[in-house]
Amino acid sequence: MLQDPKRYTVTAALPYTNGPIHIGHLAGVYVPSDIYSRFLRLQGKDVAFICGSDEHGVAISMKAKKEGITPQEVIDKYHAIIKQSFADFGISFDNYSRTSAKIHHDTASEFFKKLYDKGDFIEEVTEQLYDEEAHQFLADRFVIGTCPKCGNEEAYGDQCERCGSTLNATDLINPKSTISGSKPVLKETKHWFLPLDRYDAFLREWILIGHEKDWKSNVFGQVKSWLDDGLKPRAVTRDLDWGIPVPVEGAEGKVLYVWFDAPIGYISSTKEWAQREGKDWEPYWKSDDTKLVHFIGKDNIVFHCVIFPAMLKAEGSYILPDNVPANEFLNLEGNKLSTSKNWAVWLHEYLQDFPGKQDVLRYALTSNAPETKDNDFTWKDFQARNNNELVAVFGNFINRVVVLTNKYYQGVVPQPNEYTDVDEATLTEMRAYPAVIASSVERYRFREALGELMNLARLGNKYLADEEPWKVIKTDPARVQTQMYVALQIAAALSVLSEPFLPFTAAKLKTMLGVPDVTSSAVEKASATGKLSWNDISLKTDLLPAGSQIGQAELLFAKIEDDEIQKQVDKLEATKTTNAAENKQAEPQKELITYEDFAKMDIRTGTILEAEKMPKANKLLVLKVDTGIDVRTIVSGIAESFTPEEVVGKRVTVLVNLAPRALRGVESQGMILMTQNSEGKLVFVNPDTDGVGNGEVIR
Ligand code: B3M
Ligand code: ZN
Repeated sequence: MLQDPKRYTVTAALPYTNGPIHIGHLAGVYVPSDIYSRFLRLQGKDVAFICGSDEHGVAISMKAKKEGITPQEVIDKYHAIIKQSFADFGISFDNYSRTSAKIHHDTASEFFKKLYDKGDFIEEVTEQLYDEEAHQFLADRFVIGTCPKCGNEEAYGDQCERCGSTLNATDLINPKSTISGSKPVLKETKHWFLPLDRYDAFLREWILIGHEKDWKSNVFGQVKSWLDDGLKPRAVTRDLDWGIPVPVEGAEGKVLYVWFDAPIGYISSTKEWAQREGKDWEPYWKSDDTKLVHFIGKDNIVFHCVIFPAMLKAEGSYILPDNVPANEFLNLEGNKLSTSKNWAVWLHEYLQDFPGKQDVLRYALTSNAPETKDNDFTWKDFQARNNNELVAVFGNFINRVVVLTNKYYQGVVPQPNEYTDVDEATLTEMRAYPAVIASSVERYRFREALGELMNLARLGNKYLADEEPWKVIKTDPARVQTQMYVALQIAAALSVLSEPFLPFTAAKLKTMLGVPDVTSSAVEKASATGKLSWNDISLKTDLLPAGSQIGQAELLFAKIEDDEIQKQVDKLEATKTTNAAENKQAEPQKELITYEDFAKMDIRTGTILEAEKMPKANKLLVLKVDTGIDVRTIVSGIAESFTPEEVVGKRVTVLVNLAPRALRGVESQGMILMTQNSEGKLVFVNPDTDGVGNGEVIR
């Protein structure tokens, strides 16, 4: 781990512009990286907090196809939404760029060309998956199949989101084109491969030996298992029409693989920032006294810990990440968050529904962050965190201090008299918090750090509850001057130490207390001019000097009522039904059959007359069905979806000439045709149109 870095380059994963930002992205990447960057700035560090939109890749092309617009229109739409929502949420990037920008195309092309000219790539013609109906090679999200590592049947051609493995499309079992649904064929095509196997020794030395102690176990473990599986050459180009053209002869129609170009997006975004700020970008990516930290989600670990470092090593002039504190996944109300299934709380919608409550969501997501294991976001927990912690602890303490200071002293900080042991102990404990919180933040334990911040607010509440100035004021006003002075120092400490976590609250509180706002560039000058820096909280004895004027009390947090939460829960449920239908991928068509094949089937209309559960078989119902030909017994696997009572009288569609089968000793003579609705619930194929009786042949 780099000791005492001269500067920090903090990157946050570049979000794909195929949809808006949701709370999973925030909890996994953007809130932790913002806390970390804000904290560093408050230490007076030189920080480049870098991000931007990831605008290439198959995900964009698929979205364009789905919305019937061009990829450029897709990225322009979502880049704007994402960039604005980050700014409105207080994610304090120093630069937010986009990989469609010229500076990135140039940077990524130069990077590729340098490796190409050094002969670092293997140029090879291999067989790749090809969709003969769509006339297109299938890579990445254009193909899904079964992950050879974990059996996930919806693994993509380049990665499995369940186990985090990165794959080659030809690794997939039973691959299927997501364009036409057809089974791909193999077709030859030329690509350039990064021979990852050549970097095995370097990666083992750098990570397995160098970072065993300071990298999170979920990250270290995934990388170790990937290295132990054995590294293979990986294609860094694709046969796609959307992306950065491969900048060498003989590469017409080919682009850089999105995961080759995207991490270079951190570098181009840093360049863009440095140009604008009149700085030199190179130290932030090439000086050994720079600490580089990548904030990502767990599905990006291998790209950031193996592939990108191998690229940087090959290029030769770059530093490597000092840490990659990847978070696990956040689920929503017990289900996996999903852009494509629209099962999400979208940031831009949250900002509309809860104006001024950015910090409530920052607080809920941080105090519940999936730092070591997947975690679940529920609206009930969101409400509880706000009402029971932010309102009842933090807000309540501040409100009492400010109201009483205005009531007793017209808002002027009183002169303290002699301290009691309790006063001394309370102030000593307060002065320990900058180091306590810093220690957690420096180890990327943001949940823990936030918990410590709340303990400082609890210290203030306890002090007031124990000291009861509102009672003592009647008998010993001199004592109350000291009590309120101590409480005001704790409030001032909270206004500074809360800034990384709750920036909007910190700003409001500083204004209310008259504590001047401290930003990174001003932090040295701040100490000199009486402003408050992070370390002042431990060092200064008068954070809020006696005689200072504070403002009027205003509520930092308001209670969130049940009806506001119910509205969100209902909105999600509605999303579940309507959008599931919209997003449902139709089962791909089966192999062609002849008319003769079809004509062999005898499909009739019918009605269920009787129904009963099959003893000791919780999936089966035994039905008596009037087929119009006869009344016959049919055993049907619908008991988990329907009770016997529900199905009696149902009009049904029956395959009557299916060979009889004995099921649990009951002979079943035919099959009831079923399908499923958008929620995946079984439903009958119902021929219930006017005048259609039983026994009618369905052709
Ligand atoms: N666009 C995020 C994802 O996999 C991906 C990150 C790139 S960071 C260089 O959803
Ligand atoms: Zn897998």
